[in-house]
Amino acid sequence: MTTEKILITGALGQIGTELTNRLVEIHGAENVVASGLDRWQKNLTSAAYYERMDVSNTQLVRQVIKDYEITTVYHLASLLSGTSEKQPLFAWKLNIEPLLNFCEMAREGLISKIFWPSSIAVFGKGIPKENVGQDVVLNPTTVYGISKMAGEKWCEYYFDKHGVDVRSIRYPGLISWKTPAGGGTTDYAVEIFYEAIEEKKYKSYITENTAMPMLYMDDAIEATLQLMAAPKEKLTVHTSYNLGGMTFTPKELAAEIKKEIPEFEISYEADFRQKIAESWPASIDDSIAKKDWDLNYTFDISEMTKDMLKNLRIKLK
Ligand code: AKB
Repeated sequence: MTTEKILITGALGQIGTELTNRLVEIHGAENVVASGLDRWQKNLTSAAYYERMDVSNTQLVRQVIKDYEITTVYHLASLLSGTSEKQPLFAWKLNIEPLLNFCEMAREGLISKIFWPSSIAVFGKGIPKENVGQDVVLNPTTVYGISKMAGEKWCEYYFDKHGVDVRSIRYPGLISWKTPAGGGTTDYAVEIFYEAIEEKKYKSYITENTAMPMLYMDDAIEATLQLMAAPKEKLTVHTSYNLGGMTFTPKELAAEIKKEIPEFEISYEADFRQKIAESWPASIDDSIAKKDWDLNYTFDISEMTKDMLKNLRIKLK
């Protein structure tokens, strides 16, 4: 039997809905508390409990941790790159302060383990584009990237100074069909599938040859669970682990979709997110995660495309 009691923040978001349901499968609904800013949508999460709360309300969050005797927190609530550029100060506050609150609770012994997502947005300008390693100098140029870089350093600080068990992954763009993404730069790779099915065409705000690292949600969830299950002493990275997944451009993705929907057409009109994309790596070296906790992937671009179209066709009927 599990001894873990889990709280998930951002549980109704793109990662949150799928991670919550996997955690319920593993630990049982009674041991999982979902939380978010919105009203509970029971059809989205199978957790037994839901707390409607603002994760920035530190006292309320602390009370929830105590009431449910939470041991492990998956703190997913965050503002993504596109939205963060529009609300920089709010993005900084939301992306950093609740993380510090959880780290403080772990330092005090109220909780024992934290998962916190970082992003490929930490890399930024002047860093080689291909196969970017774990330990390159970080130079983010976006508010989101700056907040993720600072968050990573806080995670490492709490581990070094106080032994806090906080684990993190630098997610690439995440592609999924269950819950739409919102406010990211890599979201074109999700939107394109909806429009391919419904309109047979898509106007991409990222130019045709801009490559970015991407990961199918199934692989992202399994990687997250693998990292959280790994023995603490095997982990050598206490900022955030690189995760590469696959790399493709809008043009390459459109070609994959065309194999399944021959009449599909893509056009391009770059917006402010193009500049963000250009400051990010095209591909990532994740050999340290592979070595430390046996990271592996199931989906490549072609398997992912087939699975997205199959599931979205059913969902959009
Ligand atoms: C975004 O585009 O903002 C996110 C990310 C790469 O962290 N998907």
